[in-house]
Amino acid sequence: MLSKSYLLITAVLALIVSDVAQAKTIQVTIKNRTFAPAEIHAKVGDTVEWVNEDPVPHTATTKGGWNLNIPPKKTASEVMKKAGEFNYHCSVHPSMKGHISVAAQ
Ligand SMILES: [Cu+2]
Repeated sequence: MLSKSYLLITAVLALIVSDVAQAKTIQVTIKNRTFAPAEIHAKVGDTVEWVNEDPVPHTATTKGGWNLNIPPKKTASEVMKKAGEFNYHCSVHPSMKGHISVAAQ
């Protein structure tokens, strides 16, 4: 009896832990001065990682939010802490635009 409820508790805890551990890393590739995909969906706690494949530096910049420098052939990442709709752009090339839709957990 004791071992049965112990197993149940262990199973429930494992489910909870695996749910929390589901925070993902979502990659956005920068190539030819374009964010790809330009539109992504994330959840609070997920990490967005930008991979700059261009030979020139870019940024991922939001108004009043994060401002990441992404050197040539490097990556930069940011954990999504707030739910909402976030437009971002590259401050070096203002025509480069992306959007992240962040859902609450
Ligand atoms: Cu740029």
